[in-house]
Amino acid sequence: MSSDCVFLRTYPGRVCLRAVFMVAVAQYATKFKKEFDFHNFSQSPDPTRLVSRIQHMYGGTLTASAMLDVLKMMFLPEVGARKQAKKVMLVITDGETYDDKYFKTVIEESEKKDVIRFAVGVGKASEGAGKLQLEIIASKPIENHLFFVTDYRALAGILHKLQENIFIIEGESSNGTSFITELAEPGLGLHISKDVTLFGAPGMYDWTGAVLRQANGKLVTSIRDVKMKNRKATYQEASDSYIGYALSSVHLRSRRLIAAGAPRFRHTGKVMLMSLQADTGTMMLEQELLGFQLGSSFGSEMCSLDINNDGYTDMLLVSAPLYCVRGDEGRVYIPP
Ligand SMILES: [Ca+2]
Repeated sequence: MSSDCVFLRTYPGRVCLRAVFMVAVAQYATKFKKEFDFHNFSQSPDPTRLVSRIQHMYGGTLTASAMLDVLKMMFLPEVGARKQAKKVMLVITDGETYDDKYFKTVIEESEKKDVIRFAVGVGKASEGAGKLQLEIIASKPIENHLFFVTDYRALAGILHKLQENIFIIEGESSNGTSFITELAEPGLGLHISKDVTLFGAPGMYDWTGAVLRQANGKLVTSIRDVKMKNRKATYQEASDSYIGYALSSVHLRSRRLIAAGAPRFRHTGKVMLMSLQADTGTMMLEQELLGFQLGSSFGSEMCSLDINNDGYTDMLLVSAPLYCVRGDEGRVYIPP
């Protein structure tokens, strides 16, 4: 909620972050006005367009009443709210409210509905009674949920921190600071053959990445469980590798290997070659092909070639699209 339309017209799309988020906006002064709800947003997920029609509302400040109205009217399935979604209320105000007697009810109601409250005080709301009121509004710990700015233009300065603090709420880990599957992007890498379908999920485990196997309609195996025979790098060293950004396979006479590109491994990239036990789904790391140049993104794409058409792979091409000597020429490797 905000009484300043410039902010609304400029930033909801950035606060929104990704399509998995849904946004609704209400404005208030002494009166409350729903500008658009989650249903409107899902029909037209463009916050910039949705807020373009909002007219600045003038008058007094009744923050607690407006928050109650939001809880009663906007976090409802009837207006598009999803039952299982994390709920966040962002209160932006530039004044001291006159209905602080309702704060106790507001806090109780929002706790009951599991609504996490962020508060932003603008200008004089950062001082005196206004500041104390915002400390009541913000969820605990307030240092993560309360912000102050000198004027509406300064809101841009806190946007990144606000975005970050809202975003980590979605983290599956207990401390809310890391991501497991939320940003996995499964399917960015994809390998389909007669007997197995593999999904590369480079965003899993805080962008370490993973390879997922589909079996009986379920995703059952990830790279985190891979058996590391001849292991060259620990799992921790694979942090931010983007494993699964690309997938391919190598058919040898004795067996088949899965090739998983990890283009950000140690900032140079690598390809992991893994055997796959069909019965258990276990992957065994057999070999790694390492990139050479920093930032070259070795492993961004691969192509398995059967030149003489005998059904067995003769060479695996590995791309390093950002490899450069003089410019941005890129390079394709043919590993031995
Ligand atoms: Ca061949």
